Amino acid sequence: MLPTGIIALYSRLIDLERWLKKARDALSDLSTVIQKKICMLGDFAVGKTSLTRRFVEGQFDDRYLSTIGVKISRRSINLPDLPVFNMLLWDLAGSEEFSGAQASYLQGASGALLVCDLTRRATLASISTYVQRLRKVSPQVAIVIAGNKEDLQEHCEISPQRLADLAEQTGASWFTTSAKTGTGVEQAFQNLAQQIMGIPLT
Ligand code: G3D
Ligand code: MG
Repeated sequence: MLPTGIIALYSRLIDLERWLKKARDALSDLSTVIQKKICMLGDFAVGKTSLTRRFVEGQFDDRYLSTIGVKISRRSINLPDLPVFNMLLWDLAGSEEFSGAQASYLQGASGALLVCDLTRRATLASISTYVQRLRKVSPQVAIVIAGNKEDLQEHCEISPQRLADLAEQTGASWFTTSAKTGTGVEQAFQNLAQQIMGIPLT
């Protein structure tokens, strides 16, 4: 028969070992998952929600109706030599959309996808306003400009040169995208992730 003192000590040691295992697991989760907030910004109907859906679900739904409020969608991507990278995409909709550049929406963003509609010239002009508000709240935020609806070539009102000029002034990358066909969508978000993590762009 072991003395009760030793049995009690032994059971305390087992508890301690369990607690240490939990702490180790929690720490390893922290070191293997990185989560970053990304804001979708741009005028009404440029395709923010469609791009988010395309990237998160890999599909485009012509029947999709605008959501109300903020929707946060998550997509994990692989980056070279890095743990799991989760992009949390914040997408505003409906009447809220017009106040989308408010500080509370932009707060804590590591990156932003600024979307214009290639078939509507005015949507490019708005991007500069979004950039200013964004940089005021998060000066170091990574930015990608997406000229969306590139599948509607025949109605295009914005040249690639104009996108390139704006991107250069802004210190951003730019892509032409189509939420409908998927063109450029992975590349645009991948570039944003790389900028956020300071991985050289190829
Ligand atoms: P928003 O979230 O910026 O307001 P949505 O924009 O994603 O709701 O898209 C607005 C409209 O543009 C939708 O059409 C959507 O189907 C369409 N759209 C979005 N991206 C593309 C694209 O790349 N190509 C084409 N051809 N259309 C696109 P509806 O008719 O549902 O309003
Ligand atoms: Mg929307």
